[in-house]
Amino acid sequence: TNRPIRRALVSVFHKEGIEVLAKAFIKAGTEVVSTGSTAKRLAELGVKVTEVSEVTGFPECLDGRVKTLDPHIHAGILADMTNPDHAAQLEKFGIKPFDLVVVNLYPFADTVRSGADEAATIEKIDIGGPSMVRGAAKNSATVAIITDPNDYALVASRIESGEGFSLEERRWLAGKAFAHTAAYDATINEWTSKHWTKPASIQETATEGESEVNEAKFPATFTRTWDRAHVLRYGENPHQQASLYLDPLDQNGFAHAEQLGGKPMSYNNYVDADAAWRAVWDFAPQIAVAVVKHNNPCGLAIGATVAEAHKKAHACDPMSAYGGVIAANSKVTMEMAESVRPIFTEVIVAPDYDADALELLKTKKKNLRILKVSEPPKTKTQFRQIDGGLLVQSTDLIDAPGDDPNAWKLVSGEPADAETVKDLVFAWRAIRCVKSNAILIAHDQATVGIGMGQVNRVDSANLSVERANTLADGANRTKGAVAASDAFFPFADGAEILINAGVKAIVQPGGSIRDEEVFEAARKAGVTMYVTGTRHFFH
Ligand code: 93A
Repeated sequence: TNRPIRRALVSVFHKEGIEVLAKAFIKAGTEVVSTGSTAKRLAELGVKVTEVSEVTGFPECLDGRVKTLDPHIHAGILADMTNPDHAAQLEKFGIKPFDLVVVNLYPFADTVRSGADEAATIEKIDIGGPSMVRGAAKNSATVAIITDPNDYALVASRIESGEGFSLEERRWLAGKAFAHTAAYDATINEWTSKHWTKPASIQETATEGESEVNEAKFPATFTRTWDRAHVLRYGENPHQQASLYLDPLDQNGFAHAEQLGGKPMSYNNYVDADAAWRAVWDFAPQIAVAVVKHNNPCGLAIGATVAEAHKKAHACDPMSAYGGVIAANSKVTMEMAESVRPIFTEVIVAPDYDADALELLKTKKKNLRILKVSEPPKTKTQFRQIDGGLLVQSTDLIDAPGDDPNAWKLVSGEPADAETVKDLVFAWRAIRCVKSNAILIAHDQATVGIGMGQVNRVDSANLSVERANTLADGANRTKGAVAASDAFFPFADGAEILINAGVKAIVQPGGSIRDEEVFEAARKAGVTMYVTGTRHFFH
């Protein structure tokens, strides 16, 4: 099944690496047909090339939009030379078949990332290239298709040796080529879905009972490309394999963090640091620091300075902070670096670092992974894979109507004073990033006790109180503090645990059929209680 490569079609946007191909073509005497600037480059390298326009008898036109889109080219790509009828037809039309097609496409994603305007972006949608790639891939019976420059050395050696590729090899290359064009189109679609949304002039056809879908977020078919950026050492556990993939249209998100020091990031480091990074931005423009372990905060705080925010966040649970991830939404200063220094920390992530702070962290904490991220999180859609499917939802942000304290309803006690309201607002924001069932106790713009991830609210309430009061060297941190619950209290018992621990105010969504019992428990104790009407589950 091996077919020697006697005639090749080469049309590449990126010319890097084609020297090795040129050498092989010259050595083997391969006949080469090529487009404009690729032909020029190959000729410079000493290859005897035939211009596509010579083969088609038609000049490149429409500013290059039509170069290779011609039967003289495409019949040469698509003729299955194992089929005598195809061979006879080529003979009749005076068209010669290709054995090899080498193409790489206009850089659409790079053009979008460069901030090019719409017209320039559209111009970089390659049409002729994918047509050649798909044609050659379809016709793997007799044609080899190369789209990946990493395969140039391989193809060069097969040209030179005269052995070409076997059918099996051509099919493998064809599969790679289809993956390449599929990803290319998916990227174009990702761009169009952001920029060319459904106009009002086209009626929505949502069937009754179905809520209207946001077509950009929830298209009828999900096509997205992710480019593999790093193969990670392992996944969540050492026996699991893992890789990091990047969005080709985004160059600034957390996944693109610049690493300024420390060991390579692990799978769990990415998960935790992303959670911490997202958590601190819920408080912007205030300065906030989060300490995260196992995807849950073990401390969150707002401070007048980043160092103060860190001290307060760390103080919530100094024991759990060991081996944690620290995120700040503000530049890390020397003062903060000094306090991080003695704490064993896996990752630190921030928008920037003062030079002396960075120097200290780099030299004194050699294993600490130091990440700099240029943009706040902006992920508006979340994916979760289930067996045989994918769940997609808009991201939970602090932007629901009930997140505005002006919309809260007082259901028990006196209206809170300004300081208490500030703490309640803080607690409500902080609870968004705690795994359900979540109960969070806060004081002075810092968490002091967090109960997370329990399967009932009573356990979470007990945990939050216990952590507040046992991790603080005998101090009572619940008395006079405030509490938040991510979802309603189904019974009064969970709220009573907080009330008995001495909290002065509670914020919760409300909505339980036993709301009145819950409110009554607060009223009896003279505890202020607000309901938000908004829930922040996080599973
Ligand atoms: O503008 S196109 O969509 N129309 C075409 O007919 C065509 N033929 C090749 N783009 C086309 N190409 C692309 O040109 C190839 O995919 C390749 O990326 C590029 C190579 O052009 P040049 O050799 O002039 O640099």
